[in-house]
Amino acid sequence: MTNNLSKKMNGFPADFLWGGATAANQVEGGYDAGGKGLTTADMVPFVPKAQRGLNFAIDVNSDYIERALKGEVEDRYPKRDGVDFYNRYEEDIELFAEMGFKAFRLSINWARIFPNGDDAVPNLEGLEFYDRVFAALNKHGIEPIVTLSHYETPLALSRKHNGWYSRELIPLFVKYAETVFNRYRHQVKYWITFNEINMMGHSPYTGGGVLIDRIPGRTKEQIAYQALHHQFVASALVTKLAHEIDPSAQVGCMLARTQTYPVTNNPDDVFLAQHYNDLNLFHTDVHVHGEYPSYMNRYFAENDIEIQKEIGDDEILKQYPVDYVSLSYYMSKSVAKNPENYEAVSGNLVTYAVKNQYLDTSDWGWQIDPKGLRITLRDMYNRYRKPLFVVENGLGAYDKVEEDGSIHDTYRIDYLKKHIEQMKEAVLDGVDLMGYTAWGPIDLISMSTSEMSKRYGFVYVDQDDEGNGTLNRSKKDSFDWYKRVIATNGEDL
Ligand code: BGP
Repeated sequence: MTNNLSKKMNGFPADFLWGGATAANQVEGGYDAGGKGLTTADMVPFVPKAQRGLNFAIDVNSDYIERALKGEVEDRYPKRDGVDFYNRYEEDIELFAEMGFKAFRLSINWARIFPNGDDAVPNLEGLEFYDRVFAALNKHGIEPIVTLSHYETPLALSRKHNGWYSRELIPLFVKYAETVFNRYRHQVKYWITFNEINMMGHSPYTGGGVLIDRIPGRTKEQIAYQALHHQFVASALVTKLAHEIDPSAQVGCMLARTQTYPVTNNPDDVFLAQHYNDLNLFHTDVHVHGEYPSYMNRYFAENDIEIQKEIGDDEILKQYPVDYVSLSYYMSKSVAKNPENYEAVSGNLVTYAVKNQYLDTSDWGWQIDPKGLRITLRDMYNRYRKPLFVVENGLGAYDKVEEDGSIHDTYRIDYLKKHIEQMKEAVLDGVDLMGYTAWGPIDLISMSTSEMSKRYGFVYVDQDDEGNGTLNRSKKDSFDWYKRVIATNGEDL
């Protein structure tokens, strides 16, 4: 009988799910094709870099939406066209298969299935599009990892109910989930309910189609925690449903994990870092432990946050926790009791942070911290004792196309190599890690800035920030590198 402790793991498990991750609103395009309705993402205009502040959050307001719908604004909406995955999915999936993907994370666009969010019957053309995508993945033996909501709230639900601020969205979301669970139960085993559910606190419009200008007298935070509660209940209800429809289904939650450090060992800074880590991990605490953690009671009281719950909500949260915990990890952040003494930085969902003198930054100022990934995986695994899944990690960067068409993205290989090394260390530290789907395996539209020039892909797409280009795909140096990583199960980095 082998002693498990002595069974030396040389790295990733044999069934590790290597792949890439996308979001419908950032790759598909076809914003009005096949009967699809508008989503909140379709109303986010391109904002030139010079006009963005340090803590840029794409928040349109209700007045802008109504004017835009009347054609009274002259903006461009890059997410409406994406990179035309809607028509080119077969070619793209073949490229993913060529890299040896075991898994591919995508989101189903809710408004393809229910164009108005509350349609009596689902839109067959929308369902048939994902039939074709799943068939293409299946042909290549690639496991779909499907996000139900990745910043794609049907615009009609935002205009009618003010998005997830209304409890009305819970039954509508359950009906949408039931429709896709039933249709794709034989194609999809891994589901994720809400992408980066903590986006709600950063941008209620992006996270849940909530327009805070329609709720005078309440702070963004008060509004966000109420809308979040509705998403927590909806997530638990669809977890229950998934297990009823397919007992082998695995349902995960998803957090934009921002590992937070104190800028010094001054206990004031250390305490502040603990506070920010709690505010971030609060979301996965609710999804996994099925209850609001006690440390939030004081925070809610001190910030005048009162969440309206209904009878039965607490029981639903408790009874239907997630099966696994997925996360995005791009960077870490540092906080200081006296931030005025330090240089301010920003990043993915980071609106308040100070520079970490030990870390390099990306072209967009995100603090690159591979060791932070090992730290956070150990921390989260010990906190939850559930399998973890890194479903987003990657480097947004400017890429240069050489005369001969080659793209030497050594900086991207370096970033990914270092993060994969740290993931392997975490696995050797005992973390149960299901897989790794690098963000943006193909260049796509940036979530936060709607830029095309912020490239993440192993596959280059010929399109610029203004939407000009042939949309032709080509391989960067990182394409063959990642192919080797997967072929050697993370050994040849
Ligand atoms: C996360 C989103 C992804 C992706 C990523 C990179 O917040 O889940 O949709 O976009 O961030 O961010 P960006 O595209 O702004 O560089």
